Amino acid sequence: MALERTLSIIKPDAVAKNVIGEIESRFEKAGLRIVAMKMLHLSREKAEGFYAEHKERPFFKDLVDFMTSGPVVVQVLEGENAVLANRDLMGATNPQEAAAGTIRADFAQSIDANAVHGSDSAESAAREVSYFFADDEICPRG
Ligand code: RTP
Ligand code: MG
Repeated sequence: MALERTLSIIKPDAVAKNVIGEIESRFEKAGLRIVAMKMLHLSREKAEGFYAEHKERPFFKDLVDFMTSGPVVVQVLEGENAVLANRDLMGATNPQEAAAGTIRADFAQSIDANAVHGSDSAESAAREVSYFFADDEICPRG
């Protein structure tokens, strides 16, 4: 299996909880490498564009409200099967259903404030990585 990349976001609830380091540490311990990262406060426009696939969903406004409520940390993770490996570390979307020991089970409060985002496929990952990072902002293992 070739190296893969995925986009991860530490959402405003986890940033407010001061667990950025603990979450990054889980990625690293699982063998994923952080090859790009930035902290930023999303504008509504940027958040709406990112979640455009959910535009017609009833939770869209709440999702955008939440994602713009405070700063986030956005990173590109690189590793074997990175998309799936990150989804496994995150746990289910609803923290109530997330397996013990996953990021969402340990740090998330609700389906809205669910601590992290991770790309759901290689195709989404390619789109989401380029939504936040220029090629020269990504520093793969040399
Ligand atoms: P994410 O995109 O954040 O990694 O999460 P996901 O794939 O597990 O969930 P997705 O279906 O893509 O939904 C994106 C985010 O929208 C919020 N959501 N709320 N109230 C609801 O029924 C509901 N469903 C989804 C969640 O915050 C989810 O992470
Ligand atoms: Mg998703």
